[in-house]
Amino acid sequence: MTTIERVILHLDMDAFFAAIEVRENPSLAGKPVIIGHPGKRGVVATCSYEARKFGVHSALPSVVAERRCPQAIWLPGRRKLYSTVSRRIRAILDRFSPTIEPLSIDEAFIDLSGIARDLAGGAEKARQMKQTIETEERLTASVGVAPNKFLAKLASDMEKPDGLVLLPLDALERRVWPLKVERLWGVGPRLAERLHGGGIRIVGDLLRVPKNSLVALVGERSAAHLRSLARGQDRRPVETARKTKSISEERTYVEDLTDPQEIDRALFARAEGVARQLRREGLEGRTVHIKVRNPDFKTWTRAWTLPEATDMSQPIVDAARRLFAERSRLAGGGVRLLGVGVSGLEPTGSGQASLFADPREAKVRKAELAADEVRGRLGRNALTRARLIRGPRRSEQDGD
Ligand code: TTP
Ligand code: MG
Repeated sequence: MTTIERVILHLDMDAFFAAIEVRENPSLAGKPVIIGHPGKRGVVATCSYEARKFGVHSALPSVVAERRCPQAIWLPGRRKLYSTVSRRIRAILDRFSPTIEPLSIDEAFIDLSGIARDLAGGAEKARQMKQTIETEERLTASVGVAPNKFLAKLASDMEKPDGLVLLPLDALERRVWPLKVERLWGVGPRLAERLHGGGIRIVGDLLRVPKNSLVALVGERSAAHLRSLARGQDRRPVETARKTKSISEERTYVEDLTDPQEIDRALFARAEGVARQLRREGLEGRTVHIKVRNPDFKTWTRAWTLPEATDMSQPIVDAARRLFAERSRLAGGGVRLLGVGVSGLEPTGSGQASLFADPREAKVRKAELAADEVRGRLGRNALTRARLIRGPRRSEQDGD
């Protein structure tokens, strides 16, 4: 039996936010451009390739970036603009295949199996895709073409920016085996450390060491997973509707929040935002999380599982408050970053519990849904509960 080789593309835009800013203001072309806020508390969101030459990269503390590249031009970033561009690029991809799995604001898998006859045909489509994006959006993308997602994603990164890399199985030894094990899907810092302990640093090492010693090092399941990746095998399908695992919202505060009332308002606002997003996506969740970073940079998280899944603000707010109160009694201090999230998601109404058992709850639900609708029509800030407007508000900035 012959299995038909799949043709999978992974497309990732180059220096996405920075490239959009350069496009919008051509006088920035060729210059080191950093998206982020300079100063003690900032981090780099991304930067142009000119800035990367100086050792600047995503997630680098701004103070370090300023030292490495003093002449850089800093821009605060315009998320709405970037999302709009992201949607337009998605629309271009839609012309090439019905099977697209977006991974983030600037990357997606595209399944061309049955559309392109082989990998070379896939590469031709990739070239057209890049050309269309360049013509219509004046932006460059890097694309990897391979028989599966794992290899396609590695390939898109190999010749950035403006890259197009075809990575068939017979190129594994030359192009994949020399890569660090950290590049493998599922290898985080802890697993990497264990592998290093066993003398395994590059992908090729996974097949070089005897199977038994790999099993002894990382266990049967990880060993099998890692070895099949090293052989370039990955059967995951391109999933058009990826299951969302959790929904969360967080903010970093320019000035620490110290007033308990203010902290409470922030908790409330984040919880409401999360509930709204759940409703927008037709999901409800059972486990409420909070994430808090104190002024000393210590970050802690707490979770609480509700008796039943919800997409309403109140139970999420209550849980978030309780979680915060429990820990803050022990820790005290102000708040630099505050996040609320919900996981354990399922489509609305799929739970066992009857949603509208309590008539009061049905009423609250109706009110929240009506509010969503007004917001949808008038914009996000059209409706805000009274408690959010009370008191002076500190400036907030988007968390990453
Ligand atoms: P990336 O694709 O990781 O980065 P990039 O597109 O800027 O650069 P590259 O050419 O290496 O792909 O992320 C896409 C965008 O997401 C990026 O432009 C900015 C944003 N982003 C953040 O806001 N914070 C982060 O920590 C990262 C990694 C990205
Ligand atoms: Mg990118």
